[in-house]
Amino acid sequence: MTVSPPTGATAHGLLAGLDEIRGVGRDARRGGYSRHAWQPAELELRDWFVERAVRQGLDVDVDRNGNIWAWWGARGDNAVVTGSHLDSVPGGGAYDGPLGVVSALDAIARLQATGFVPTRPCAILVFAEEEGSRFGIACLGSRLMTGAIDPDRARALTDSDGISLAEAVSNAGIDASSLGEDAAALARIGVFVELHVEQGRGLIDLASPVAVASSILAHGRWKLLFTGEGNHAGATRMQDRRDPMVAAARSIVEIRDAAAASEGLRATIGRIDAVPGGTNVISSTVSTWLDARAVTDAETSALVADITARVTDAAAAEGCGVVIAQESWSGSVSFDPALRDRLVGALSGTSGPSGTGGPSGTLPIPVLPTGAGHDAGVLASRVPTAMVFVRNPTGVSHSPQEFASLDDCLEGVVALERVLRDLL
Ligand code: HGY
Ligand code: MN
Ligand code: MN
Repeated sequence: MTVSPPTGATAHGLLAGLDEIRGVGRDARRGGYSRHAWQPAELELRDWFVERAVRQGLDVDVDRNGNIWAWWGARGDNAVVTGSHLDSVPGGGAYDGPLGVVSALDAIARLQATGFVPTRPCAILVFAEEEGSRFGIACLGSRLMTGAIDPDRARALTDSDGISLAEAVSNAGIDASSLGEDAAALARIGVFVELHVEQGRGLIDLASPVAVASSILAHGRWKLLFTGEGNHAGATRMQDRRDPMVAAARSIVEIRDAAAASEGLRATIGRIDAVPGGTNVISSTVSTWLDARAVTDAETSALVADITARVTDAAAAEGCGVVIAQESWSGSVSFDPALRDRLVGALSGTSGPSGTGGPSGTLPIPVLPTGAGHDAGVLASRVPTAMVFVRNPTGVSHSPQEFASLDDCLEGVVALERVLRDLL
């Protein structure tokens, strides 16, 4: 089944935006893309988005937290807002974030091209530092907007070079003293709908290229600092060592075992930093960062408690210590049921995007949970939000292998267009 052909302004090539940015922020060492908040590649994408939006007749401004707004028509409260983010994880894929931003531009372009006249304000919103790859806290732009993080704490966050968020945003022309809860911006958002590439296997086995989100796992980040005794790799007998690297290694396996113990738990150590980091040196400290997730807040807390006990024992067995500090927390999210069902209605039946569920779109649109956090999840505590997922046939994300076919991406744009048409 093919998507209804692009009309009007987008006839030049729907999703051309993905091609326009394909070369920005490529990571030769890791593969994929490294586009981190307020650094050259992401700044280049921000400039690209502003230029693209202005070219499309949208009116752009940047809010106090560095999130970019592109208005279709007059600004106003209770707007229908769509968008996503442009930053990436280290070595990330091409679709996580940008697909939602490009699809928002194209869905609005298709509405513009048909002469559709919205009955309420409409904007695209591009959030800052969604991945937390530079300053360690995910969804920083939406957390600041909703007051979910203390602005002084946020300003003091530093990257691996010791540059603070305050310095980074100041260098980008944003007044760091203004970072913080933004009631005016929240009042602008009547509903927020984020289109995003599906980041697991949820849509691979289903007959639909798109789905609507139901919920997001609870998740958080913890820093584990293992302490031991730095020493000489050659002059120190094995029985005389207190090696935090070994304590960390034993702990990493314990963390995997804790999460593997029951269905639905997730725990990952994806980052490690040994000090001093010499080949012929026994480390004095080793820092690792835990990403733990589960369906409910309570299950996530119980998982972290189990992990805490296990790693404390593992460290002690090596004569080492471990300090565990929580760095961020996102409670589980159930998206607004009325908005979720409204999206399903707009996308199901004969009005559904062509190519989904048979000749007349008769199969129901899947409603899927996700294990990935999103700005739509952070905003959900303050305004009705929803998500549209686009099938990722690899089931892989946060990796150069992340993929979505052009046909499925086009279905996503048509789906988002239908959702916006229904809401506007
Ligand atoms: O970590 C997440 O789940 C999201 O990609 N920031
Ligand atoms: Mn991501
Ligand atoms: Mn994302």
